[in-house]
Amino acid sequence: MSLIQLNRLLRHIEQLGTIGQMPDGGVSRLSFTDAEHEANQFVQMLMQQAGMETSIDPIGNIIGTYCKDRSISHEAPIIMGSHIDTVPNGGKYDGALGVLTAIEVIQTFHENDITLARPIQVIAFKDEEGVRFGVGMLGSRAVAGTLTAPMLEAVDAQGITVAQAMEKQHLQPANIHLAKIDSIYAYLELHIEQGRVLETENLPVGVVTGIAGPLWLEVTIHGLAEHAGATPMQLRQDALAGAAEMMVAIERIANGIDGTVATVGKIVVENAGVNVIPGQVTFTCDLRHVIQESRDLAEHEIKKAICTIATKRHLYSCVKELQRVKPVTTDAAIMQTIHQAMEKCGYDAFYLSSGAGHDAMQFAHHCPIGMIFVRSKDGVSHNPLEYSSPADIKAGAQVLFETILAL
Ligand code: HGY
Ligand code: MN
Ligand code: MN
Repeated sequence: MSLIQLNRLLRHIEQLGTIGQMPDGGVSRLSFTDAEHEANQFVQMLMQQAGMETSIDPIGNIIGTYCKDRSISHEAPIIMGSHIDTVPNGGKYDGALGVLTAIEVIQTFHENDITLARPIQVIAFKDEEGVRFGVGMLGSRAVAGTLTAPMLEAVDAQGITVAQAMEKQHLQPANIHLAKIDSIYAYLELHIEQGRVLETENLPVGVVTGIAGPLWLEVTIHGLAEHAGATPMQLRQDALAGAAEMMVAIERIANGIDGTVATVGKIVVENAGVNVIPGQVTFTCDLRHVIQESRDLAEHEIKKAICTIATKRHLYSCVKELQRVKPVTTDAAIMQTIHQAMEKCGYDAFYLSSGAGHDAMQFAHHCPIGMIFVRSKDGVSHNPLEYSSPADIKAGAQVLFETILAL
């Protein structure tokens, strides 16, 4: 019999999902916005109801600490984390499920007077998605100590820097270094799979073996804006036609290196006009692989293709790195603990890697990390149709509960 209050957890998911809700049911809670601030306040209240002391660190992470027995308060904590910021018009489970399930697990400890051998912290990390400023996992980087000063100077589409967005929310960029937690016993994250593997295997939960590393590039192509009617085809320096050829090359290269994924998710045409040959185009490229060498090969081929196409078309190309995160593997002992927790709860332990990036990556070189995946219906995510069933959510919560107890 599980002590987890599933209905309470489902209610919290629905409530959080209404903050930043869009007309078609999607959720938009970009970092350092009012919607995200409202979500932070809601989550902080839930942490307090669950018996945790809460704090907000210099970058704005919401931290709940559960430590009933003060005599162990000096022990290195176990951290359960994830994020509550979203992509534009995303789903209500990405990140949120991990934070809310972790709070439910603590509330279950609290209500059943279960004392633990060490403090447990639940952290809702700031800006995991990175869609606003082009660099993600800002909150987990600050706690893991991997945040660098240039990242605070990253700008959004309006030219606002991370530091300025922080100050607007009365946070302190100058004190970022104080957010680091030096000794962490283990880091655990429950997250939706966002892919189709568990659905294909018809399993509710999975043990994550490793996480693909995202490399984000921003490619700017300079051509020459000219009259669409008066300029012969062979005399054009069309930045958008060049970018289009590059995008097809990126897709071909990714298809040619097994296990590689590459995505052009954003494109901007400067001074666009129906009768103007595009003079300047900027597009992004999200390149991932679980193996560093394979991603390096794909990166090399993509940069070579961009250069070749630009030269052929008398264009000038500039490739800027937005973020580079190494692929990571999870801790073998924690995987084993999750495996045993799954079997104790009556679920098959299935192992799979993560194509999506997660806050857990920032802790991989700082402490042992583990991740539990919950099935995504049809593998859909970053989409209002994102969904995990109550039965699968219950499975994830039970496994997280048992894993923490075992750790
Ligand atoms: O991009 C990712 O993998 C994650 O959704 N931030
Ligand atoms: Mn996520
Ligand atoms: Mn996401």
